[in-house]
Amino acid sequence: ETGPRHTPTSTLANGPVISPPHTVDAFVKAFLHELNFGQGVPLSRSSVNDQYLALARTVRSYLMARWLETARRRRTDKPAKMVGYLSAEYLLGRQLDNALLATELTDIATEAMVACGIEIDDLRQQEVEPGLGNGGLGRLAACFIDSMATLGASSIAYGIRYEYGIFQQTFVDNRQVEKPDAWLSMGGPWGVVHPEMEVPVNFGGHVETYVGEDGRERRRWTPAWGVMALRYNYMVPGYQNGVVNTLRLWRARATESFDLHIFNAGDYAEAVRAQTFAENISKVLYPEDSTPQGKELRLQQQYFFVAASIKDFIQHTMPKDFDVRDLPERIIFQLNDTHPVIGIPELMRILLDEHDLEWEEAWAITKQCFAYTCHTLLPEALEVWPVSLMERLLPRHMEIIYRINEDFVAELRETYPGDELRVRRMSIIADHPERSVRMAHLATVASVKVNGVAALHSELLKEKVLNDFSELWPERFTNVTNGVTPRRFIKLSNPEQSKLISDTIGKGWVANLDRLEELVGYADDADFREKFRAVKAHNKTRIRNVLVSRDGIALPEGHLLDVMVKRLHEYKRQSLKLLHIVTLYDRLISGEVEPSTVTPRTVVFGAKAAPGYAMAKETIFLINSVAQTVNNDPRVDGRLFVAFPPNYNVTLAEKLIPAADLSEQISLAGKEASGTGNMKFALNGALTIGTDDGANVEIRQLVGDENFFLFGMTEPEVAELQAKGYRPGEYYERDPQLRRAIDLIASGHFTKGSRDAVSSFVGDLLYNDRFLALADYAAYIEAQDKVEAAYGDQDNWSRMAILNVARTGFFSSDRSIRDYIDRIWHVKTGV
Ligand code: 73E
Repeated sequence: ETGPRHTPTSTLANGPVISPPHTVDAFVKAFLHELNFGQGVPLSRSSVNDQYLALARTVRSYLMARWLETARRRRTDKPAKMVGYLSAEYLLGRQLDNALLATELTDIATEAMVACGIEIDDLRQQEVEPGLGNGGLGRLAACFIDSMATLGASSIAYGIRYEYGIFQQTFVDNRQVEKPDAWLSMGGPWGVVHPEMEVPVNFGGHVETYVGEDGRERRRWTPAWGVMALRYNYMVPGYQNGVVNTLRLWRARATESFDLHIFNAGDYAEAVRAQTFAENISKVLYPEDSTPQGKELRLQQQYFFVAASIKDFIQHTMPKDFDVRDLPERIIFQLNDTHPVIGIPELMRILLDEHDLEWEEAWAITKQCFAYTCHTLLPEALEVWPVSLMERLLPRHMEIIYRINEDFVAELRETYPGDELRVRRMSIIADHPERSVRMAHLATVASVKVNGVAALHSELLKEKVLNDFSELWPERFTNVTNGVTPRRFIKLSNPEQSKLISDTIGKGWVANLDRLEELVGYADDADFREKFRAVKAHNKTRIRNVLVSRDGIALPEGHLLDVMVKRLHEYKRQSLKLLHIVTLYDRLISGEVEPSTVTPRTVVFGAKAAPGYAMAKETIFLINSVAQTVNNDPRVDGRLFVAFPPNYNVTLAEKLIPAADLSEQISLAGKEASGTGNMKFALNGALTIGTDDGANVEIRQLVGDENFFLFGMTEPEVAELQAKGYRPGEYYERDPQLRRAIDLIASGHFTKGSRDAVSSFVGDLLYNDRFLALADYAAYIEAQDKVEAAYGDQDNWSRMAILNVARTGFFSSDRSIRDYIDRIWHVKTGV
């Protein structure tokens, strides 16, 4: 870090940074100081927002002391290799409680607020969560930075400070309507901006050859335009270990020169417009999950944050006399999917054009500095960028990619003489349907390691998506099963269960989740089971209260709580869940079952659809329509209720997941790379109904077959059925129960008599059904019937739920990060 140039002489200025004392008095003082001199209001006239901002800044000052100390230690210690986590998304969730927990200030802050006559819960509610991610991938990045700090791994995370995060979802006439997420509009107290540490990022222009001072020919990029990357630091505290790491998010700002010539030409309005153009780069998070659209602005965002981050690391994080040849000893950049892969040619460009290295040397360095995590199996999710766009936006990078590919293809032809088909399959450049750059191939060629995110996923990655590459470089491929942070998703979100666990096995489990195994024996303890049920009941009351005040939804009491929360996507099969609900409803209204004999069930959905994803939006409309009909039909007799609270986000997840009895993980086998919601539910004492997909496989292995409701085709069975030709209509014809459900939807029963409103949904199921919902329907219904029977024996259900908690400590993101360190990063840990 660059500091002041002069050397302060006072020991006061040079000494260690002292955190305000951990006392209620000191906290009150610091809080009032922030309120009076930060917000400029007296307590008596302060708004809830003033109070929240002052509280956040007070907590931040405690974090800041630890942050400065962590940075100081890392500067003075022997230089150690760092992790540079590169991710376009961080789905952080609210910051206040996590910061209080990490710094052990929860009680002090609560008492301090009481002393000021403030209800701290009101301030908690005031925080707008930073929704800088879409779903699992962004949330994973947030869990990982929490674990890196908790393990004391030397690391820095980089991303984009989107001005608008994931859209706010509302429903109008049962259809999704998106509203902008102006998360910063009430102030962003957690980010610290450093305007003087801006980094320029350039675009466009042309490349030319010139002869350098040494007489050698070189290439020179003359960009056409550029923007400034403004640095915002967010503090990432480890759990009660004194470490605070950095999350550095970049915001785009117009350069002075950007509009100067327009100003000089006298066109003021045009100059201001140009400024808007530059600042658009960090304006909004693209709301596509799994299937990103190939939009130019998205490529601009990717290059913007990656170029700023790499430059920041080399110029500002490394010492001044640093030699770029030592980079591999000092950094490993982890690529969170292909979104930051443009960093590979960017590092090559820096080494070649700015540090005058030869190609071979630059490549040898670059190849050691990156590792790549793939998060998908869907072919349509693999990012490709048209060569024409790359050439226009990043001409020098395109040139470098061509050269990387030339060398790679030459190597392939040597290894596989005559196998041109293979060479074409593996080439970084695709020729059809359009000449484009395959980012996953570029990532694989340039990375030390390539990992999938669950055991099954990593196997399928080797066998399918990147099969040719795993044959060529088998040792490059590895698995790191995802995880979730137990701080946010157990300790904070489920205080009652946490207390029960601590009372039973002691406190250490929060940073050592394997210790949950000590609970196994308690599954047979009737007293413990009763306490465990009381926790669940408490959490159900809590979510009931949350949904009433948040959405005016009144959940019935005493129901099995069945929850499906995740992005809306055909492969995740919310449509299959819907068919199940319609079947339960049909059984009730047709008189096939006597309502009093049915296990009462409430189904809660949470899901955002990408705004341009028509089928996903149709599914949302139909879920809402079914909910409306079912909840208002007296024949249901209180046995079935469907709730779809809008705008599912991290904050709602924290309240909903701990209340769930049943976790829906029903993707078509071979499509969900891992899932992480599945882990959160199991750790919070819900049982899973799920397919043999993603991390479900590992959950089932750990908790045992008898404590998991498995159904559906396996991945090889799916492949076989698809190979022989899948015809969904046959299942409709053969299964009367399924036929009744589909016919009821098609009749317009749920859509005020309108058949048109459901025709595309029904038509797709019957004639396309890309993700084989109808083929798994019968097995799913059968498994759900077993769930109902099992729920009837509450004592045994509790036993199963406790074993789920006790045996899933493996899914702590601390374990994931340890795996990354052991298998990929080889960085040191410890405070
Ligand atoms: O299975 C999840 C996985 O648990 C997977 O779908 C998700 O990543 C999670 C974390 O590993 C994911 N998101 C994306 N690809 N896979 C994605 C792709 C493009 C844009 C945004 C997100």
